[in-house]
Amino acid sequence: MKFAKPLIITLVLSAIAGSALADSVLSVHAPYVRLMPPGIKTTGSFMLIKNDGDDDRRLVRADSPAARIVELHTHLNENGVMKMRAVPHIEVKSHSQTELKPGSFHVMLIDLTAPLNEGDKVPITLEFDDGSTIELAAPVKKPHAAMPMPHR
Ligand SMILES: [Cu+2]
Repeated sequence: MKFAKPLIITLVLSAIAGSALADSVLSVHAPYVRLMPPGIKTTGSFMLIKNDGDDDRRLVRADSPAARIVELHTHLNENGVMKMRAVPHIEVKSHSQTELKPGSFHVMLIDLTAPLNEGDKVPITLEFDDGSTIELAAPVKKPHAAMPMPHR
């Protein structure tokens, strides 16, 4: 058939365009990494993840060259004590958003490879359950003045 080949190319191109669109329904807003006192080699990254797509998505992995170990965490209230726990994924429902914030979900940066300074941009890669990824440069920010500082 004479028209078979162009038709196949068109189908392949629209499939590629379709998958590119599928990736862009996820977006990250206002990411930051919490500045910790000197000598503390662990910190958290926080952000708002939006899902404008029709499918629920899960953040399944985070990675960063700034830390030797990167984990997805949440805070749980266990008998009145707030504890951090690693979680296998963080859900971002269809047409909804999930806020990673202090006291809740966060990306844990464990064993920083170098000290972080205020204003540094920390590269972070987020990977979702559909295989899509988002690259971030999260600025290092001082914790909110209202936030209690850790006791020494
Ligand atoms: Cu944590």
